[in-house]
Amino acid sequence: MKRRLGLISSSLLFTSVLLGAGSAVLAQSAPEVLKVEPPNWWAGHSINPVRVLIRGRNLTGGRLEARGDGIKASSISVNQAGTYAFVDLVIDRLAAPGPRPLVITTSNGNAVAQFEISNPLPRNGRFQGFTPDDVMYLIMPDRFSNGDTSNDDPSTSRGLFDRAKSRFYHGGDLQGIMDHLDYLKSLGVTAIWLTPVYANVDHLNYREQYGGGPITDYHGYGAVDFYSVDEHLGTMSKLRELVDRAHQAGIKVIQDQVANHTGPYHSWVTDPPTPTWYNGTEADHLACDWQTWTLIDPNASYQIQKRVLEGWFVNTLPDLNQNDPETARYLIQNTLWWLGMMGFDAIREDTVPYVPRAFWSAWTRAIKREYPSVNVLGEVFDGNPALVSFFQGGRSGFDGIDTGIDTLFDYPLYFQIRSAFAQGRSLREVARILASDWLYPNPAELVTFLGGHDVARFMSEKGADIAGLELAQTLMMTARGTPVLYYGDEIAMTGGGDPDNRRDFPGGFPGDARDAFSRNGRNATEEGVFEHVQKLAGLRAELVPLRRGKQIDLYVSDQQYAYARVSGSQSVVIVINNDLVPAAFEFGVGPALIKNGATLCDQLGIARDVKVGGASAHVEIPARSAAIYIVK
Ligand SMILES: [Ca+2]
Ligand SMILES: [Ca+2]
Ligand SMILES: [Ca+2]
Repeated sequence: MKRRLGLISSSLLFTSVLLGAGSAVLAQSAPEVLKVEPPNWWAGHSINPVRVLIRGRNLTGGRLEARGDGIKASSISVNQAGTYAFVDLVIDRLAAPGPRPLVITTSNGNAVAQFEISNPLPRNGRFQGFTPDDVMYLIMPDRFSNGDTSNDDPSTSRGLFDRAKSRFYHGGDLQGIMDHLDYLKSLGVTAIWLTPVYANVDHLNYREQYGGGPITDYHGYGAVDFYSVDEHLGTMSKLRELVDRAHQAGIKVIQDQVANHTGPYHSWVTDPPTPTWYNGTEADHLACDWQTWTLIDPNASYQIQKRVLEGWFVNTLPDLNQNDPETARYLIQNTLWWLGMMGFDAIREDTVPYVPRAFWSAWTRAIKREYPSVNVLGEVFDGNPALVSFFQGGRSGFDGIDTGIDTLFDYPLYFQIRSAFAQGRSLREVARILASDWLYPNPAELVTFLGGHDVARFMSEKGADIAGLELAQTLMMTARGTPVLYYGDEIAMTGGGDPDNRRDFPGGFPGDARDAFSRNGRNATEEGVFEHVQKLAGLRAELVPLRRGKQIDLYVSDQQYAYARVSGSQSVVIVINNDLVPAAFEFGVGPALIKNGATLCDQLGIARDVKVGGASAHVEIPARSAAIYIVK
């Protein structure tokens, strides 16, 4: 602590010396504007004034005037280096859309920052939020489909494209996703989540090296510009087109956002807008120690938690300091800007535990104030329901904070799905993890999954086979929550840990030997899995209880699990046999409100009809199979 304070004061000294030396030079130099963030805003917005960050040169002593009707600038503050100006713009409710140049004047001249009042997007059919009625699908745009080869190796960022290298750009883009909305629709997908589309660095990333070589930030999680789309993926207008086309097709779009860190090459790293914009500096920062459990420890002091909250991810990703009010405000406005520009329906938020909970609370309140239906899906990558549930909104934690985060990925269930259906371990553990549902303010809205871009593919798990994959999919699509499918799992794609789990979708790229987006391009195994997922999505759409029903456990043993989903007077009974041999067993169906004499009919066509007698169902399920019964 002492050492750190010493370093801070010496760096301040260094800054003021520099300023002193620089001011003689600056005295002759006119101001310059390099970037305006946000570059536009809306009249009648819940955030008013909007705080604009202008990056430039020679801004010291600058005054600012906003030109045009219905806008007024106030509270300008310039950093010591004269490289950033913060200014509040008050926008009149009735201000007409159009340009509003911001003129910065110093004793050496003036410069114009382009700013605009924009027309808001019509709300109908946008900003919808997702619910358990949806089936989500995760796409890593670079790896799904290349719909525009002209952006494969863009002139501004040459040399990052190489399909033979697993950590280079492969050419997939927004156009490629647009070209396959029909495919997604035919599978039964109603919402897509894209990994981040922010501009990432235009050269090789030497800060992260694997096998002795630099990589690229094709994955999108290393933003160097929070106000633009990476040129490999497309443009702002292409993204708008994709969102609009998806909406027309009845598919919602969920944006992946990152508020914890920037990429290592963000210009802020060498020239931060405020001295406390980041937690520490490139030369002097803490490394994240991943001890997220300390966050739910009521006995922990801040010094125990500090490395989690302030440490730099993998020691290379500059950690944004949300306790700096300017940083917090920048991030909140950026979120609202993307929503307003694109009409996204929801946000998937990265690395939730590593950011102070008080920030999430303010951030979610700002989102809901403007877009009440937009919801937030948080990533808390942990198998412990006590930790994950601590971050779900709807109640205050022991720290007095309600994060307001609507839903979280059900990582605890994910680990047990893998354990039971890939590794063949006890299915009882799946039921046991669902027994922790009481910890969540709203377990019915958790997001369930069996794979994603941060873990090895299901099919590459030791012991995995197609039967296990299909059982996992059956559970995910019939148990409580909103399911998210990982691209390619519907055709049983394989792949080990990152980046092998992000292989190109076959048929998405020029010269591919086959096109697995079409039936003719899928082999029999792939087609079988595809049809299974399609069938499950269809049943989910058709049967309200599978989406909205209360989850009621009916039978749990080592390798068998039966549960009902009950909604009003409608019941669906799901019976899973994870064993290598057929199973015959009996359980009461009274808790599922099913009466004597009823006939249960399996919608997957695996098991025979069951006549309910003595308030019980006697079921016979083949080895490694499942049945989804409805009352005939
Ligand atoms: Ca491309
Ligand atoms: Ca780039
Ligand atoms: Ca952090």
